[in-house]
Amino acid sequence: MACATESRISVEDVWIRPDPMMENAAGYMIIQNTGNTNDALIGVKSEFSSTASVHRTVMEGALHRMEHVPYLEIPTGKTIIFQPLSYHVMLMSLNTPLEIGQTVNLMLEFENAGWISVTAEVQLDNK
Ligand SMILES: [Cu+2]
Repeated sequence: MACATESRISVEDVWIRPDPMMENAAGYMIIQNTGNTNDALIGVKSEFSSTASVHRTVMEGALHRMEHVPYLEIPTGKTIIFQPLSYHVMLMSLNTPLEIGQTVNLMLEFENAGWISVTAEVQLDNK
């Protein structure tokens, strides 16, 4: 019997941090590809913000700026860590104020695994 290629993506430790003005928020998580085929994160969406996209913070000397990452490869066996000053889900224009401790849903779209819904806890810092 042929061995089917199968995408297995696990997403853990999902949390989001709103800015003090409750305008935007950043989402952090650990994405692991435990399948036998490469995959990629190609989109994100949420119901509590106008837009959602994958960003990466890059250092330029002493300054840092964010760049949009439309296609984030997640090769088989690899773990990608979203954390402050690195990859994050950028949630712009929150349409509802978030409360610390509340949980919200994030939708992640993978090239092979398709849409995956994850639950994020609103926190000020990673526990
Ligand atoms: Cu950003």
